[in-house]
Amino acid sequence: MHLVNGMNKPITCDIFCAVIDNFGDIGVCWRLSKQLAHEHGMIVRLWVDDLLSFRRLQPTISSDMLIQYCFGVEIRHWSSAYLELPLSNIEPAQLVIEAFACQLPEHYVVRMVALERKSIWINLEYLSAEEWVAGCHCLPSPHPSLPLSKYFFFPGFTPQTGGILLERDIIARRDAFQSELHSQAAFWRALGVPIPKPGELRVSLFCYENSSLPELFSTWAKSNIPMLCLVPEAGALSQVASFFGRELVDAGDILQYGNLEIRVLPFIEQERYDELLWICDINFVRGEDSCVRAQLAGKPFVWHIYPQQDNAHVNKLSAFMELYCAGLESEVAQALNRLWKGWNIGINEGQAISTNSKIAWNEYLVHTASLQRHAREWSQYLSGNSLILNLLNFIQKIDRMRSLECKSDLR
Ligand code: TRH
Repeated sequence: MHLVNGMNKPITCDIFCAVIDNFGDIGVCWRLSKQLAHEHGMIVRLWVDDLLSFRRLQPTISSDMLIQYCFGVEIRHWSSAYLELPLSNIEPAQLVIEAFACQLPEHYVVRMVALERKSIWINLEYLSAEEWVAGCHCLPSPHPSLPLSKYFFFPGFTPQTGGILLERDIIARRDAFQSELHSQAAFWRALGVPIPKPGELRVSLFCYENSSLPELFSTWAKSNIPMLCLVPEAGALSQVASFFGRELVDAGDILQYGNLEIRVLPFIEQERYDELLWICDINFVRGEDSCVRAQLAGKPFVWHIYPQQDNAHVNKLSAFMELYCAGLESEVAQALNRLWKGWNIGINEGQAISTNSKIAWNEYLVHTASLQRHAREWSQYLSGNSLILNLLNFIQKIDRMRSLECKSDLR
């Protein structure tokens, strides 16, 4: 592999992650860190300000250590103590990734400029299918006072964008798991969940509070297909509890209503969450990272997009649906649109939510075979657009550009 420093040494990389809320910020940064370290031999330091959220994804993380190591990645608690320190003994890495515009400490930026060979500074943005993304991907943003630019790197679904985070062997591992009944049985055993009964439909459910949820549960309860809904201990649990007239539900709880059984699972380690998505018939996912993983699972999925105050998420959702549905027969695309819109926006065309949920769900189910086929093809398409490979190509390009500038300065 080409080395940025031109010497026979691995590239160093600092990734900065501020957890705004939920698990997506650290979920993405952790995935990125592991891949850069494992698949590309980089020396990775991950700075994260919320070790408690991190620990949910990766239970071996200690929540009170300033420095620790996990899977070959150095993890630093980006605490207020570090923010206030001049970081005088911290040598910035050659590649610096600021996740989701989290704002690097200014003194760290000053040191990046002071290096003999300036760091390459990337701002990794949120994922979006909107068209404008292609035009902004890789654009530089000069620092207002220092001679250094940061570059916007936009994940996305088309070749004009940065692609998505995917491990080199993800599709092969998924296919092996999906064809190995013993691995699947072991997975269910470890969770204490019985193997599927014939004719049963198994869904995983990870969503935000959702006004359509009670009606969807009622629809499932009255359906003639036995439904098992697996809810990891995160998000929407209070809605699950109140649907069953309870104050709380906990991991291990089994709740039954009509033909619907709900099982509350513990929050699953990130590495194993993929397996849940690979094994269920339909996955309800949310935010960014679980949504991408559901796409890579090659299974039909229903996305609850992260709601934004200015309703920016509505355009984001439409842009993705348009792209995702491009290869689908029109009635299948319509069924997907109706269910996803109802799930994200609630009341649809003035009808009661209940009528919508029921109709939308039943229509969706009719097309499961087409949706399944399409999901598989889509995952194949996505697997050719690796964010890490695109990022490495991009930093090599910047490095070459800088070398040329340097040579012409010397002339
Ligand atoms: O937790 P999220 O709602 O995160 C969101 C989004 O990233 C959103 O874009 C961002 O702006 C906001 O946070 C601040 O959903 P997301 O992105 O799917 O992240 C969840 C992570 O948790 C993902 O890495 C998968 C992981 N996960 C597990 O590891 N085990 C589990 O049991 C579950 C349910 C999730």
